[in-house]
Amino acid sequence: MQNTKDRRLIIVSNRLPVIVKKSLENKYELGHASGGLVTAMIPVLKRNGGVWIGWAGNFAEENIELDELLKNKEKNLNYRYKSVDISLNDYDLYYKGFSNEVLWPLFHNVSVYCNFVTEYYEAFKKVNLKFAKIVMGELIKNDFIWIHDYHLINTGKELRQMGVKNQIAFFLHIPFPPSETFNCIPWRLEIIEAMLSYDLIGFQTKIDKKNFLEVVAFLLDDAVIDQKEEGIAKIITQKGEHKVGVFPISIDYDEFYTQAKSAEVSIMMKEIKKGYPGQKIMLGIDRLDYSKGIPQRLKAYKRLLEKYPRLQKKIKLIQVMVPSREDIIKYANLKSEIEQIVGEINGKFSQPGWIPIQYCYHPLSRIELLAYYRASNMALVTPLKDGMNLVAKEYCAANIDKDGVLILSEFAGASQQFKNDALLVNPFDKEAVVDTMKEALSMKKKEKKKRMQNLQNCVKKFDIYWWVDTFLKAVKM
Ligand code: GDG
Repeated sequence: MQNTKDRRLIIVSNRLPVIVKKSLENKYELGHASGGLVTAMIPVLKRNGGVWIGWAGNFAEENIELDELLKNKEKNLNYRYKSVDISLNDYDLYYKGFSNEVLWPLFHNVSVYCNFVTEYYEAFKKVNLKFAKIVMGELIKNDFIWIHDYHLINTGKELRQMGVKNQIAFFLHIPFPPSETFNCIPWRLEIIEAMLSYDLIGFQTKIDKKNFLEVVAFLLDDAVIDQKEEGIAKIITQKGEHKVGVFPISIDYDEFYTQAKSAEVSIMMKEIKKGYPGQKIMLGIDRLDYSKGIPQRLKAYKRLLEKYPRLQKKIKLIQVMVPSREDIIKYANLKSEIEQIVGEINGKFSQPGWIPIQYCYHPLSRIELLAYYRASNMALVTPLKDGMNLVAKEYCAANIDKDGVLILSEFAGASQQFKNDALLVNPFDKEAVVDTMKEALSMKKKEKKKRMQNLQNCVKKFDIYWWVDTFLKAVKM
Protein backbone atom coordinates (compact mmCIF):
# COMPACT_ATOMS: atom_id res chain seq x y z
CA MET A 1 0.00 0.00 0.00
CA GLN A 2 1.15 3.54 -0.83
CA ASN A 3 2.40 5.67 2.05
CA THR A 4 -0.41 7.87 3.40
CA LYS A 5 1.84 10.91 2.99
CA ASP A 6 2.11 10.25 -0.75
CA ARG A 7 -1.61 9.90 -1.22
CA ARG A 8 -3.96 12.82 -1.78
CA LEU A 9 -5.76 13.85 1.36
CA ILE A 10 -9.49 14.52 1.29
CA ILE A 11 -10.65 16.23 4.47
CA VAL A 12 -14.38 16.28 5.02
CA SER A 13 -15.94 18.37 7.79
CA ASN A 14 -19.27 20.05 8.30
CA ARG A 15 -17.75 23.52 8.02
CA LEU A 16 -15.13 24.84 5.66
CA PRO A 17 -12.60 27.23 7.20
CA VAL A 18 -14.11 29.96 5.01
CA ILE A 19 -17.56 31.34 5.53
CA VAL A 20 -19.86 33.33 3.22
CA LYS A 21 -20.72 36.82 4.45
CA LYS A 22 -22.58 39.77 2.95
CA SER A 23 -20.45 42.91 2.65
CA LEU A 24 -21.71 46.43 3.40
CA GLU A 25 -22.23 46.83 -0.36
CA ASN A 26 -24.54 43.80 -0.27
CA LYS A 27 -22.00 41.62 -2.06
CA TYR A 28 -21.16 38.09 -1.00
CA GLU A 29 -17.59 37.54 0.18
CA LEU A 30 -15.67 34.89 2.10
CA GLY A 31 -14.45 35.45 5.66
CA HIS A 32 -12.63 33.17 8.09
CA ALA A 33 -14.43 30.71 10.33
CA SER A 34 -13.05 30.08 13.82
CA GLY A 35 -13.25 27.03 16.05
CA GLY A 36 -11.10 24.18 17.23
CA LEU A 37 -11.39 21.98 14.14
CA VAL A 38 -10.40 24.82 11.81
CA THR A 39 -7.42 25.87 13.96
CA ALA A 40 -6.15 22.31 13.95
CA MET A 41 -6.75 21.31 10.33
CA ILE A 42 -5.43 24.36 8.45
CA PRO A 43 -1.76 23.55 9.22
CA VAL A 44 -2.35 19.93 8.21
CA LEU A 45 -3.60 20.88 4.74
CA LYS A 46 -0.98 23.62 4.41
CA ARG A 47 1.66 20.95 4.79
CA ASN A 48 0.08 17.93 3.09
CA GLY A 49 -2.06 19.61 0.41
CA GLY A 50 -5.33 18.06 -0.77
CA VAL A 51 -9.02 18.94 -0.88
CA TRP A 52 -11.22 20.24 1.93
CA ILE A 53 -14.92 19.46 1.52
CA GLY A 54 -17.48 21.22 3.71
CA TRP A 55 -20.26 23.76 4.03
CA ALA A 56 -19.44 27.47 3.67
CA GLY A 57 -22.41 28.63 5.74
CA ASN A 58 -24.60 29.63 2.76
CA PHE A 59 -28.06 28.25 2.06
CA ALA A 60 -28.98 26.43 -1.14
CA GLU A 61 -31.98 28.80 -1.55
CA GLU A 62 -29.62 31.81 -1.82
CA ASN A 63 -28.19 30.49 -5.10
CA ILE A 64 -24.78 32.03 -4.49
CA GLU A 65 -22.11 31.27 -7.09
CA LEU A 66 -19.48 30.03 -4.70
CA ASP A 67 -17.00 28.46 -7.09
CA GLU A 68 -15.50 31.77 -8.18
CA LEU A 69 -15.22 33.05 -4.60
CA LEU A 70 -13.59 29.80 -3.47
CA LYS A 71 -11.15 29.88 -6.39
CA ASN A 72 -10.00 33.34 -5.32
CA LYS A 73 -9.45 32.12 -1.77
CA GLU A 74 -7.45 29.14 -3.01
CA LYS A 75 -4.89 31.28 -4.81
CA ASN A 76 -1.47 30.75 -3.20
CA LEU A 77 -2.73 27.69 -1.32
CA ASN A 78 -1.67 24.11 -2.05
CA TYR A 79 -5.15 22.80 -1.29
CA ARG A 80 -8.62 23.27 -2.76
CA TYR A 81 -12.04 23.88 -1.27
CA LYS A 82 -15.20 22.13 -2.38
CA SER A 83 -18.43 23.36 -0.86
CA VAL A 84 -21.56 21.42 -0.01
CA ASP A 85 -24.86 23.32 -0.27
CA ILE A 86 -27.27 22.97 2.60
CA SER A 87 -30.92 24.06 2.45
CA LEU A 88 -32.61 26.04 5.22
CA ASN A 89 -34.65 22.98 6.11
CA ASP A 90 -31.54 20.77 6.30
CA TYR A 91 -29.84 23.39 8.44
CA ASP A 92 -32.75 23.29 10.89
CA LEU A 93 -33.06 19.53 11.06
CA TYR A 94 -29.56 18.19 10.41
CA TYR A 95 -27.34 20.93 11.83
CA LYS A 96 -29.35 22.62 14.56
CA GLY A 97 -31.45 19.54 15.19
CA PHE A 98 -29.56 16.26 15.03
CA SER A 99 -25.99 17.57 15.29
CA ASN A 100 -26.45 20.17 17.97
CA GLU A 101 -29.61 19.20 19.84
CA VAL A 102 -28.91 15.46 19.87
CA LEU A 103 -25.30 14.42 19.29
CA TRP A 104 -23.58 17.43 20.90
CA PRO A 105 -25.40 17.19 24.28
CA LEU A 106 -25.38 13.37 24.21
CA PHE A 107 -21.63 13.19 23.58
CA HIS A 108 -21.02 15.86 26.25
CA ASN A 109 -22.85 13.64 28.69
CA VAL A 110 -26.00 15.76 29.12
CA SER A 111 -28.63 13.42 27.70
CA VAL A 112 -31.40 15.45 29.38
CA TYR A 113 -30.67 18.27 26.87
CA CYS A 114 -31.26 15.95 23.89
CA ASN A 115 -34.27 16.24 21.61
CA PHE A 116 -34.57 12.80 20.09
CA VAL A 117 -36.69 13.74 17.06
CA THR A 118 -36.98 11.16 14.25
CA GLU A 119 -37.17 13.90 11.59
CA TYR A 120 -33.78 15.19 12.78
CA TYR A 121 -32.25 11.76 12.31
CA GLU A 122 -33.73 11.39 8.83
CA ALA A 123 -32.28 14.77 7.81
CA PHE A 124 -28.90 13.78 9.30
CA LYS A 125 -28.81 10.67 7.10
CA LYS A 126 -29.91 12.66 4.04
CA VAL A 127 -27.24 15.35 4.48
CA ASN A 128 -24.53 12.76 5.20
CA LEU A 129 -25.49 11.09 1.92
CA LYS A 130 -25.15 14.46 0.19
CA PHE A 131 -21.63 14.89 1.60
CA ALA A 132 -20.79 11.35 0.45
CA LYS A 133 -21.93 12.17 -3.10
CA ILE A 134 -19.73 15.27 -3.19
CA VAL A 135 -16.78 13.18 -1.99
CA MET A 136 -17.52 10.66 -4.77
CA GLY A 137 -17.39 13.48 -7.31
CA GLU A 138 -13.87 14.37 -6.19
CA LEU A 139 -12.48 10.92 -5.52
CA ILE A 140 -9.59 9.35 -7.38
CA LYS A 141 -7.93 6.02 -6.76
CA ASN A 142 -5.69 5.96 -3.68
CA ASP A 143 -7.12 9.14 -2.14
CA PHE A 144 -7.16 8.91 1.59
CA ILE A 145 -10.49 10.15 2.97
CA TRP A 146 -10.49 11.66 6.43
CA ILE A 147 -13.89 12.51 7.85
CA HIS A 148 -14.19 14.80 10.85
CA ASP A 149 -16.54 15.00 13.74
CA TYR A 150 -20.00 14.10 14.90
CA HIS A 151 -21.98 15.85 12.16
CA LEU A 152 -20.64 13.39 9.58
CA ILE A 153 -20.57 10.05 11.37
CA ASN A 154 -22.72 8.51 8.62
CA THR A 155 -20.72 9.73 5.63
CA GLY A 156 -18.32 6.77 5.70
CA LYS A 157 -21.18 4.29 5.69
CA GLU A 158 -22.73 6.01 2.66
CA LEU A 159 -19.40 5.90 0.84
CA ARG A 160 -19.02 2.20 1.58
CA GLN A 161 -22.54 1.60 0.27
CA MET A 162 -21.53 3.36 -2.94
CA GLY A 163 -18.72 0.83 -3.23
CA VAL A 164 -15.79 3.02 -2.18
CA LYS A 165 -12.76 0.86 -1.34
CA ASN A 166 -10.36 3.70 -0.45
CA GLN A 167 -9.15 3.94 3.10
CA ILE A 168 -11.52 6.07 5.16
CA ALA A 169 -10.75 7.31 8.66
CA PHE A 170 -12.80 9.25 11.16
CA PHE A 171 -11.76 11.57 13.97
CA LEU A 172 -14.13 12.59 16.73
CA HIS A 173 -13.25 16.06 18.03
CA ILE A 174 -15.68 15.91 20.94
CA PRO A 175 -15.85 13.39 23.80
CA PHE A 176 -17.46 9.98 23.47
CA PRO A 177 -19.86 9.38 26.38
CA PRO A 178 -20.10 6.48 28.81
CA SER A 179 -22.32 3.56 27.81
CA GLU A 180 -25.32 4.50 29.96
CA THR A 181 -25.44 7.95 28.32
CA PHE A 182 -24.84 6.78 24.76
CA ASN A 183 -27.49 4.10 25.07
CA CYS A 184 -30.20 6.76 25.52
CA ILE A 185 -30.18 7.51 21.79
CA PRO A 186 -32.92 5.58 19.98
CA TRP A 187 -30.65 5.04 16.94
CA ARG A 188 -27.70 3.76 18.98
CA LEU A 189 -27.13 0.60 17.00
CA GLU A 190 -27.22 2.36 13.62
CA ILE A 191 -24.81 5.05 14.86
CA ILE A 192 -22.33 2.48 16.15
CA GLU A 193 -22.58 0.46 12.93
CA ALA A 194 -21.92 3.67 10.97
CA MET A 195 -18.81 4.32 13.07
CA LEU A 196 -17.64 0.85 12.14
CA SER A 197 -17.52 1.76 8.44
CA TYR A 198 -14.15 3.36 9.03
CA ASP A 199 -10.75 1.74 8.86
CA LEU A 200 -9.57 3.89 11.75
CA ILE A 201 -11.63 5.67 14.39
CA GLY A 202 -9.70 8.27 16.36
CA PHE A 203 -10.56 9.77 19.74
CA GLN A 204 -9.05 12.57 21.82
CA THR A 205 -8.46 10.63 25.05
CA LYS A 206 -8.18 7.14 26.51
CA ILE A 207 -11.50 7.67 28.31
CA ASP A 208 -13.32 8.30 24.99
CA LYS A 209 -11.75 5.19 23.48
CA LYS A 210 -12.67 3.08 26.49
CA ASN A 211 -16.26 4.37 26.44
CA PHE A 212 -16.56 3.59 22.73
CA LEU A 213 -15.22 0.05 23.11
CA GLU A 214 -17.64 -0.58 25.98
CA VAL A 215 -20.57 0.54 23.85
CA VAL A 216 -19.45 -1.67 20.96
CA ALA A 217 -19.15 -4.67 23.31
CA PHE A 218 -22.61 -3.96 24.73
CA LEU A 219 -24.41 -3.45 21.42
CA LEU A 220 -22.70 -5.87 19.04
CA ASP A 221 -22.72 -9.51 20.07
CA ASP A 222 -20.51 -10.58 17.19
CA ALA A 223 -17.77 -7.97 17.66
CA VAL A 224 -14.40 -9.29 18.76
CA ILE A 225 -12.41 -6.61 20.52
CA ASP A 226 -8.68 -6.82 20.78
CA GLN A 227 -8.23 -4.12 23.36
CA LYS A 228 -5.01 -2.57 24.44
CA GLU A 229 -4.92 0.15 27.04
CA GLU A 230 -2.06 1.81 25.21
CA GLY A 231 -1.83 1.91 21.44
CA ILE A 232 -4.30 0.83 18.82
CA ALA A 233 -7.22 -1.49 19.63
CA LYS A 234 -8.90 -3.60 16.96
CA ILE A 235 -12.56 -4.42 16.49
CA ILE A 236 -13.32 -7.36 14.24
CA THR A 237 -16.86 -7.72 12.92
CA GLN A 238 -18.39 -9.59 9.97
CA LYS A 239 -17.78 -6.45 7.90
CA GLY A 240 -14.08 -6.34 8.61
CA GLU A 241 -11.42 -4.95 10.89
CA HIS A 242 -11.44 -1.48 12.40
CA LYS A 243 -8.68 0.21 14.34
CA VAL A 244 -9.42 2.43 17.31
CA GLY A 245 -6.85 4.84 18.69
CA VAL A 246 -6.19 7.89 20.85
CA PHE A 247 -4.82 11.00 19.15
CA PRO A 248 -4.87 14.14 21.33
CA ILE A 249 -5.26 17.00 18.86
CA SER A 250 -2.98 20.02 19.08
CA ILE A 251 -1.90 23.29 17.48
CA ASP A 252 0.95 24.57 15.36
CA TYR A 253 3.10 25.48 18.36
CA ASP A 254 5.84 27.25 16.43
CA GLU A 255 3.36 29.41 14.54
CA PHE A 256 1.55 30.47 17.73
CA TYR A 257 4.81 31.07 19.59
CA THR A 258 6.40 33.09 16.79
CA GLN A 259 3.31 35.19 16.19
CA ALA A 260 2.85 35.79 19.92
CA LYS A 261 6.43 37.13 20.06
CA SER A 262 5.89 39.57 17.18
CA ALA A 263 6.12 43.33 17.66
CA GLU A 264 2.45 43.75 16.75
CA VAL A 265 1.30 41.41 19.53
CA SER A 266 3.82 42.85 22.02
CA ILE A 267 2.54 46.39 21.43
CA MET A 268 -1.08 45.33 21.81
CA MET A 269 -0.28 43.33 24.95
CA LYS A 270 1.27 46.43 26.54
CA GLU A 271 -1.81 48.47 25.60
CA ILE A 272 -4.08 45.90 27.27
CA LYS A 273 -1.96 45.84 30.44
CA LYS A 274 -1.87 49.64 30.54
CA GLY A 275 -5.67 49.59 30.70
CA TYR A 276 -5.59 47.71 34.01
CA PRO A 277 -2.77 49.20 36.11
CA GLY A 278 -1.97 47.27 39.29
CA GLN A 279 -4.44 44.52 38.38
CA LYS A 280 -3.82 40.85 37.70
CA ILE A 281 -5.67 39.68 34.62
CA MET A 282 -7.64 36.42 34.62
CA LEU A 283 -8.75 35.34 31.17
CA GLY A 284 -11.58 33.20 29.83
CA ILE A 285 -11.94 32.63 26.07
CA ASP A 286 -14.70 30.33 24.87
CA ARG A 287 -17.28 29.76 22.21
CA LEU A 288 -20.76 30.38 23.62
CA ASP A 289 -21.55 26.84 24.78
CA TYR A 290 -22.99 25.22 27.89
CA SER A 291 -20.16 22.66 27.79
CA LYS A 292 -17.62 25.42 28.51
CA GLY A 293 -18.82 26.06 32.08
CA ILE A 294 -18.97 29.87 31.78
CA PRO A 295 -21.74 30.55 34.38
CA GLN A 296 -19.99 28.27 36.88
CA ARG A 297 -16.70 30.10 36.31
CA LEU A 298 -18.32 33.52 36.78
CA LYS A 299 -19.94 32.37 40.01
CA ALA A 300 -16.59 31.14 41.28
CA TYR A 301 -15.08 34.56 40.46
CA LYS A 302 -17.91 36.24 42.38
CA ARG A 303 -17.20 33.99 45.37
CA LEU A 304 -13.49 34.84 45.13
CA LEU A 305 -14.32 38.54 45.45
CA GLU A 306 -16.58 37.83 48.42
CA LYS A 307 -14.20 35.48 50.19
CA TYR A 308 -11.12 37.63 49.65
CA PRO A 309 -12.39 41.24 49.57
CA ARG A 310 -8.79 42.50 49.51
CA LEU A 311 -8.55 41.23 45.95
CA GLN A 312 -11.12 43.79 44.84
CA LYS A 313 -9.47 46.42 42.59
CA LYS A 314 -6.44 44.11 42.30
CA ILE A 315 -7.82 41.60 39.81
CA LYS A 316 -9.79 41.74 36.57
CA LEU A 317 -11.61 38.97 34.74
CA ILE A 318 -11.65 39.35 30.98
CA GLN A 319 -14.26 37.02 29.55
CA VAL A 320 -14.34 36.76 25.77
CA MET A 321 -17.21 34.83 24.29
CA VAL A 322 -17.41 33.99 20.63
CA PRO A 323 -20.98 33.93 19.25
CA SER A 324 -22.05 30.38 18.41
CA ARG A 325 -25.33 28.55 17.65
CA GLU A 326 -27.41 31.47 18.95
CA ASP A 327 -30.42 30.30 16.98
CA ILE A 328 -30.69 27.26 19.26
CA ILE A 329 -32.82 28.14 22.26
CA LYS A 330 -30.42 26.59 24.84
CA TYR A 331 -27.63 28.82 23.53
CA ALA A 332 -29.76 31.98 23.44
CA ASN A 333 -30.85 31.29 27.04
CA LEU A 334 -27.26 30.62 28.08
CA LYS A 335 -26.17 33.97 26.64
CA SER A 336 -28.88 35.75 28.66
CA GLU A 337 -27.89 33.86 31.79
CA ILE A 338 -24.21 34.76 31.38
CA GLU A 339 -24.99 38.42 30.70
CA GLN A 340 -27.19 38.53 33.78
CA ILE A 341 -24.43 37.10 35.98
CA VAL A 342 -21.85 39.51 34.52
CA GLY A 343 -24.27 42.39 35.16
CA GLU A 344 -24.88 41.26 38.74
CA ILE A 345 -21.16 40.95 39.52
CA ASN A 346 -20.27 44.27 37.92
CA GLY A 347 -23.28 45.90 39.62
CA LYS A 348 -22.37 44.53 43.02
CA PHE A 349 -18.63 45.08 43.12
CA SER A 350 -17.78 48.00 40.78
CA GLN A 351 -15.97 50.92 42.37
CA PRO A 352 -14.57 54.16 40.98
CA GLY A 353 -11.76 53.19 38.63
CA TRP A 354 -12.51 49.44 38.73
CA ILE A 355 -15.01 47.14 37.07
CA PRO A 356 -14.53 43.47 38.01
CA ILE A 357 -15.35 41.92 34.61
CA GLN A 358 -14.61 43.05 31.09
CA TYR A 359 -17.00 41.10 28.90
CA CYS A 360 -16.66 40.86 25.08
CA TYR A 361 -19.24 39.12 22.95
CA HIS A 362 -17.53 39.17 19.58
CA PRO A 363 -14.66 37.28 17.97
CA LEU A 364 -11.14 38.65 18.28
CA SER A 365 -8.56 38.77 15.51
CA ARG A 366 -5.66 36.31 15.90
CA ILE A 367 -3.40 39.24 16.93
CA GLU A 368 -5.86 40.38 19.62
CA LEU A 369 -6.32 36.82 20.82
CA LEU A 370 -2.57 36.38 21.26
CA ALA A 371 -2.22 39.77 22.95
CA TYR A 372 -4.89 38.78 25.50
CA TYR A 373 -3.17 35.44 26.07
CA ARG A 374 0.12 37.23 26.70
CA ALA A 375 -1.33 39.99 28.85
CA SER A 376 -3.10 37.71 31.29
CA ASN A 377 -1.68 36.30 34.52
CA MET A 378 -3.83 33.21 34.32
CA ALA A 379 -6.17 31.43 31.93
CA LEU A 380 -9.39 29.96 33.25
CA VAL A 381 -10.15 26.96 31.06
CA THR A 382 -12.92 25.31 33.03
CA PRO A 383 -15.27 23.36 30.74
CA LEU A 384 -17.76 20.92 32.26
CA LYS A 385 -16.75 18.57 29.44
CA ASP A 386 -14.52 19.19 26.42
CA GLY A 387 -12.98 16.95 23.76
CA MET A 388 -9.55 18.56 24.08
CA ASN A 389 -9.69 22.38 24.39
CA LEU A 390 -7.21 24.14 22.19
CA VAL A 391 -7.45 27.44 24.06
CA ALA A 392 -5.46 25.72 26.86
CA LYS A 393 -2.71 24.76 24.39
CA GLU A 394 -2.68 28.15 22.65
CA TYR A 395 -2.41 29.95 26.00
CA CYS A 396 0.75 28.00 26.79
CA ALA A 397 2.27 28.46 23.33
CA ALA A 398 1.70 32.22 23.54
CA ASN A 399 3.11 32.60 27.06
CA ILE A 400 6.41 34.08 25.91
CA ASP A 401 7.34 35.43 29.36
CA LYS A 402 6.44 32.14 31.13
CA ASP A 403 4.61 34.06 33.84
CA GLY A 404 1.10 32.72 33.30
CA VAL A 405 -0.76 29.99 35.16
CA LEU A 406 -3.18 27.61 33.49
CA ILE A 407 -6.21 26.64 35.54
CA LEU A 408 -7.70 23.67 33.72
CA SER A 409 -10.79 21.54 34.19
CA GLU A 410 -10.12 17.87 34.84
CA PHE A 411 -12.93 17.22 32.33
CA ALA A 412 -11.11 18.81 29.38
CA GLY A 413 -9.23 16.30 27.23
CA ALA A 414 -6.13 18.48 27.62
CA SER A 415 -5.99 17.64 31.34
CA GLN A 416 -4.64 14.18 30.47
CA GLN A 417 -1.49 15.74 29.03
CA PHE A 418 -1.26 18.70 31.42
CA LYS A 419 -2.07 17.09 34.75
CA ASN A 420 1.31 17.77 36.35
CA ASP A 421 1.79 21.40 35.38
CA ALA A 422 -1.62 23.02 35.04
CA LEU A 423 -3.69 23.57 38.19
CA LEU A 424 -6.48 21.04 37.68
CA VAL A 425 -9.96 21.79 39.01
CA ASN A 426 -13.37 20.19 39.16
CA PRO A 427 -15.48 23.00 37.63
CA PHE A 428 -18.57 21.83 39.55
CA ASP A 429 -16.78 22.42 42.86
CA LYS A 430 -17.02 26.18 43.29
CA GLU A 431 -15.01 26.42 46.51
CA ALA A 432 -12.18 24.36 45.01
CA VAL A 433 -12.11 26.62 41.93
CA VAL A 434 -11.98 29.69 44.21
CA ASP A 435 -9.08 28.22 46.19
CA THR A 436 -7.24 27.36 42.99
CA MET A 437 -7.67 30.90 41.65
CA LYS A 438 -6.23 32.17 44.93
CA GLU A 439 -3.33 29.72 44.67
CA ALA A 440 -2.60 30.89 41.12
CA LEU A 441 -2.69 34.55 42.19
CA SER A 442 -0.10 33.87 44.90
CA MET A 443 2.14 31.49 42.94
CA LYS A 444 5.85 32.31 43.04
CA LYS A 445 7.57 33.40 39.82
CA LYS A 446 9.92 30.42 39.85
CA GLU A 447 7.15 27.88 40.09
CA LYS A 448 5.13 29.59 37.35
CA LYS A 449 8.13 29.52 35.08
CA LYS A 450 8.87 25.86 35.74
CA ARG A 451 5.27 24.78 35.16
CA MET A 452 4.88 26.88 32.02
CA GLN A 453 8.15 25.60 30.58
CA ASN A 454 6.93 22.02 31.05
CA LEU A 455 3.57 22.85 29.46
CA GLN A 456 5.27 24.49 26.50
CA ASN A 457 7.61 21.53 26.05
CA CYS A 458 4.59 19.25 25.95
CA VAL A 459 2.67 21.33 23.35
CA LYS A 460 5.82 21.75 21.26
CA LYS A 461 6.60 18.03 21.27
CA PHE A 462 3.03 16.88 20.68
CA ASP A 463 2.04 19.56 18.19
CA ILE A 464 -0.40 19.36 15.28
CA TYR A 465 2.22 17.79 12.99
CA TRP A 466 2.93 15.07 15.55
CA TRP A 467 -0.85 14.53 15.72
CA VAL A 468 -1.35 14.17 11.96
CA ASP A 469 1.73 12.00 11.51
CA THR A 470 0.67 9.69 14.34
CA PHE A 471 -2.82 9.43 12.90
CA LEU A 472 -1.59 8.72 9.37
CA LYS A 473 0.88 6.16 10.68
CA ALA A 474 -1.94 4.36 12.49
CA VAL A 475 -4.01 4.30 9.28
CA LYS A 476 -1.40 2.39 7.39
CA MET A 477 -0.23 0.10 10.23
C1 GDG B 1 -13.89 21.40 19.17
C2 GDG B 1 -14.01 20.60 20.49
C3 GDG B 1 -11.52 20.34 20.51
C4 GDG B 1 -11.93 31.21 20.04
N1 GDG B 1 -12.26 32.50 20.15
C5 GDG B 1 -11.61 33.15 19.17
C6 GDG B 1 -10.87 32.24 18.46
N2 GDG B 1 -11.09 31.06 19.01
C7 GDG B 1 -10.45 29.82 18.57
C8 GDG B 1 -9.44 29.41 19.63
C9 GDG B 1 -9.36 27.93 19.39
C10 GDG B 1 -10.76 27.58 18.91
O1 GDG B 1 -11.41 28.78 18.51
C11 GDG B 1 -11.59 26.95 20.00
O2 GDG B 1 -11.16 25.62 20.11
P1 GDG B 1 -11.52 24.70 21.34
O3 GDG B 1 -10.71 23.47 21.20
O4 GDG B 1 -11.24 25.42 22.59
O5 GDG B 1 -13.09 24.44 21.26
P2 GDG B 1 -14.20 24.04 20.13
O6 GDG B 1 -14.42 25.12 19.15
O7 GDG B 1 -15.39 23.62 20.94
O8 GDG B 1 -13.57 22.79 19.34
C12 GDG B 1 -12.74 20.77 21.32
C13 GDG B 1 -11.51 21.01 19.15
O9 GDG B 1 -12.75 20.83 18.44
C14 GDG B 1 -10.39 20.46 18.26
O10 GDG B 1 -10.48 19.08 18.13
O11 GDG B 1 -10.36 20.73 21.20
O12 GDG B 1 -12.83 20.01 22.49
O13 GDG B 1 -15.16 21.02 21.23
O14 GDG B 1 -8.45 27.64 18.37
O15 GDG B 1 -8.27 30.13 19.41
N3 GDG B 1 -10.09 32.57 17.43
C15 GDG B 1 -10.06 33.89 17.09
N4 GDG B 1 -10.80 34.84 17.73
C16 GDG B 1 -11.57 34.51 18.78
O16 GDG B 1 -12.24 35.37 19.36
N5 GDG B 1 -9.26 34.26 16.08
